[in-house]
Amino acid sequence: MTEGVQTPSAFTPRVFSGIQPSGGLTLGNYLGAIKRFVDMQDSGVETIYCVVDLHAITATLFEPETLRRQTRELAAGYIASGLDPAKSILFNQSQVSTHAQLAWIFNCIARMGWMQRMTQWKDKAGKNQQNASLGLFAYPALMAADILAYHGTHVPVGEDQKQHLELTRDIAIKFNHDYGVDFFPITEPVIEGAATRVMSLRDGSKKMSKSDPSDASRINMTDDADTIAKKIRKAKTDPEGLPSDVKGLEDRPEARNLVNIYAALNDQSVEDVLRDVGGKQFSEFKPMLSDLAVEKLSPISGEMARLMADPAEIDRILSDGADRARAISEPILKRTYEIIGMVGA
Ligand code: AQP
Repeated sequence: MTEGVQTPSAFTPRVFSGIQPSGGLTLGNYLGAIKRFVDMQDSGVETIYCVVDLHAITATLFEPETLRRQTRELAAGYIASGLDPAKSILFNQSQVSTHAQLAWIFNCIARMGWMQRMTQWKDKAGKNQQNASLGLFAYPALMAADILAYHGTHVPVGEDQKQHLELTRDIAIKFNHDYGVDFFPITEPVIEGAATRVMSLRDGSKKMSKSDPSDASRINMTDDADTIAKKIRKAKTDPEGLPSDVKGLEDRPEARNLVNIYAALNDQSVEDVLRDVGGKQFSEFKPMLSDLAVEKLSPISGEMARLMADPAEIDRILSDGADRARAISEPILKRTYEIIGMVGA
């Protein structure tokens, strides 16, 4: 077992996580989520990874063909990064109706006030909340259903999802309390490593995000070597050189971001990286970072392109994963219906 899944629990440990096919994958998704999903699949614990296509339509309605392509591309990104569909269950959310069914129950458990406090809701709805979709508001209840439909006990995510996981815990606690059961586990977020919050290359105070209007703000998993090098060369930095210890990165968000990215890509601690590069100027460090990023990402983007040439094979993998996902989540939904008193459950 990895460190992240050692918390004692009455429930059998099971890892669940997902990513929205709301655009191309970024380096943030890779380092904050996918790379860690892959690490956890050899932890001896069942791992379930989802392409959360129902979530993807909460903020934007895509052209149907675009959503289909993004869904397959994300599945290809998972596999190309090392996720093995024989070891992990890999599927897209909309094929398994238990997610939406359990989300409805959780819409009735969660309180409006809880949802209104979600920073992602406030950020994504912006000033015009009246015009945001009801789905965007209810997003965290669907996310809770994604996890709890499998009695997921551990959820590897980036820092930005911490609040949603606290809400998942609140929903489980309230359900268990209201019905006097110990049915849903109290999920543990697993937020570990040097890159739990990869920041924009243009603004060290903003998260790197697939939906940022500026392409220069992020490294896409499909960027070629020249594009990666150009984006890193242009990444915002400060005039100082690199420090030799972590304390020297305080109040230097852009410098810290580039060092964190280097550490995560190279499976090193930030301390070790600074021991090697402390004293260097960015003009020297940036080419080192570009070379490392290209070395690590090029094989993944090449493999993604190869997989995308055979969409039928991706669909077959997702369909097989959906069958396995249903086999776990349908009995949990049935029992949920029984607990709340639905006739015929
Ligand atoms: N910048 C990031 N650093 C570390 N982890 C990140 N994640 C996303 N961005 C970063 C992690 O990736 C997983 C999937 O995220 P998601 O696609 O479901 O939604 P998101 O967090 O809203 O990601 P994006 O890229 O910002 O998408 P859009 O632009 O559509 O909102 C999560 O584990 C997340 O923590």
